[in-house]
Amino acid sequence: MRVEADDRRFMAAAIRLGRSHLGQTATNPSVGCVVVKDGEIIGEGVTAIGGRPHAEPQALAMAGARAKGATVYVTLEPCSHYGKTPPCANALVAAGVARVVVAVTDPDPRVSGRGLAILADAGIEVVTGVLHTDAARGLSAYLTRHVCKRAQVILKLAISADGMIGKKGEGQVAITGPIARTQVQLLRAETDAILVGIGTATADNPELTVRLKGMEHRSPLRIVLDRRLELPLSSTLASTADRVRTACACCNPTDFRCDAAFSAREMALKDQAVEVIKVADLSDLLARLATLGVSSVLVEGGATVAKAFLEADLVDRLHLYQGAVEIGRDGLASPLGRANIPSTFRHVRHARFGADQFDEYERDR
Ligand code: AOF
Ligand code: ZN
Repeated sequence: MRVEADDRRFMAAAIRLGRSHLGQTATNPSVGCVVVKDGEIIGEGVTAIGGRPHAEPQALAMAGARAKGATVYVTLEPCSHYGKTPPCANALVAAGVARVVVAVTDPDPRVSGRGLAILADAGIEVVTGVLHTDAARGLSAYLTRHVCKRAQVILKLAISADGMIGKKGEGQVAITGPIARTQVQLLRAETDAILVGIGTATADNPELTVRLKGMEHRSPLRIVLDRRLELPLSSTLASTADRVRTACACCNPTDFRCDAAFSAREMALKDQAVEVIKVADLSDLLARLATLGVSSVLVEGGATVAKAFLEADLVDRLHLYQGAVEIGRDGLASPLGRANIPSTFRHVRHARFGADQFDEYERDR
């Protein structure tokens, strides 16, 4: 019993460490690792910014010679391949650790059980599945990219007390307070891409960047769902594309095969450093993004785009903010509210930020 409780406690520490570099290790997952001896953490590591070195060699380096006979907690199965770094499983064997506790096995075909086998073959006790659900949440974008071969979708909706997400003619209105808005900024920093529809891009002229002090460099790829390539060259998104990576995603481009005006707009956007991604549909877009190394996409608006992702059953995580303001008659109705979440979603978190309520849901797959 004691061992189980300690295993959970130290794995929780490894999960917290792993979360600290979320969004900064692409395309590698952000893995956390702690080395424990006599009930004390003697080494810790998290996948470095940029993806390397991996977590384990850093934790082992911190523990030094004391790693011999220690227990190692790692959120993802230690790697077994010679990629850009040597295998972590071999490093654990060389350090003489006695026991390795893993939360999630690695779906990367180069690893996928081989890391665990290297450890077991060397006589190391291996335990898997400890705090699996919690660890998988932190690794969920990486797991979706490998298992479903597409980028993960997080849909964020901020809904007024009367079920609206904006106002006709005005587009975005302030629905939530400063704490909720800061949390969304953090979420942007942890995600590989932010996506909005052309309607939102033209009505709100958004910046879609991370504006938290010291985290501005973490602005993800900005994507506009723009079937006809109508993003104005003068928009904030297009005119800052040389500084923050920006793309127009065009579903079903064959419709425009012989359209000279379309081709001219495509050239003009590309001239301004806006990338153009031509795909068949949303599912194809997410698969294409995965091949470009994008593991997660935050869908931020508007209602049409949210509805399209929901109807295609492509939403993996749902972040719902419910504010106290009322928008009234000219409101743009939300496609979803706390009262009608599809039964395929599981509620995983609730919080209150002043007058705002926050709920997070996961799609059961
Ligand atoms: C670990 N510890 O901290 C991480 C792992 O391109 P490479 O050589 O860095 O390999 C990338 C793969 O390494 C990635 O797909 C996943 O299988 C694993 N990530 N493994 O042992 C870590 N980040
Ligand atoms: Zn590794």
